[in-house]
Amino acid sequence: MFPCWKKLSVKSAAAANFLSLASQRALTPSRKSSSGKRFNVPPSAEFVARVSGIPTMAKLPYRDSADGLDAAFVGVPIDTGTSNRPGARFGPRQIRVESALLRAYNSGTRAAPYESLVVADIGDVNVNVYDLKDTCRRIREAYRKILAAGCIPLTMGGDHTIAYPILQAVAEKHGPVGLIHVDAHADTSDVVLGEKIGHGTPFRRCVEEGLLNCERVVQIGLRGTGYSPDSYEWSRAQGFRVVQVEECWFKSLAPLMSEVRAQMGLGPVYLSFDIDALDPGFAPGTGTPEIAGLTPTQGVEIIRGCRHLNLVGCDLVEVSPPYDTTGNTALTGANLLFEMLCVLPKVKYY
Ligand SMILES: [Mn+2]
Repeated sequence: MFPCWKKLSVKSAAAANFLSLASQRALTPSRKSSSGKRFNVPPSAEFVARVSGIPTMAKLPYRDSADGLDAAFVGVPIDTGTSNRPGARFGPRQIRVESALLRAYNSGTRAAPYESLVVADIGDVNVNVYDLKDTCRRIREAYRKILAAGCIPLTMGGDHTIAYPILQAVAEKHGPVGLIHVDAHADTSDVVLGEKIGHGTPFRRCVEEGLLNCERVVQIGLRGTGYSPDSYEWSRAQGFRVVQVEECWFKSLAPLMSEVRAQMGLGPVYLSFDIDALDPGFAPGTGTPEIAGLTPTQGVEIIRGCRHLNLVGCDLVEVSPPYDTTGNTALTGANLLFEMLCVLPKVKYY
């Protein structure tokens, strides 16, 4: 019941007055379950100062591979696919910094992810910032390895291009998946400035390659000006459910999510959350903001509504730190990623 960090005590933490990597590792507690499995537990700020240490997601230990992990936070630091404001390449780094505020339990839902899953931060995909197509190849290969280890990736973007190679790897393992896509934009353009690969095209490519089970796709929060009167015609023609933001205004999204759970059924589901789904008043640090978006509460309702689904991967993309120097967009992203961790299969709830 009591995690090891309780036993570490203030005294032993204070004794480590210089947090070298080794001592930081020593202060990153683990908990042994009755089955003998060792869980990683973020150090409590009651004993280890939040501002100390080398930033990893939620102050979890860093591992250099997904072997032995049930879930892993992984960064994909690119913005080469961005059409407007750049900066998302710095997203993973700032999400990690702001995530120092995250604690181990979900007070709202009583989820205890670190008592259920072995979780770590496995660093970033080694992207090629000069070549987006080569970056896609690198992402696909990295995710093949993560998935082959039986680990569920929780991705920190990076611009939305990354969903395409990630879903290539996911579908290779699981077959065509259901998709819960939360975004201001459909990201289903065909060609932009002559290019097939970019952050406006990933889900068109996914459909073309048969990576999605189109009757089990929902897009939530879509809005903004379009190139034609019906910007979402193509999505609907594929069989996607499109929930424009107007259907979300002024209400709880819990009823919607109960319909989404019925739509998704028991099959594998991928959750892709573009931070620009939220209103730019709450999340200004992003590349293509659109007014009148979702509230953070609605974002949390969507993610909590994914509990009991067979989630095989999640991402939180498009955090662009240069456009929000307060860090609050990244902090919001970090919290949404924690909420995603809490709804993965097999997470224990008190
Ligand atoms: Mn997007």
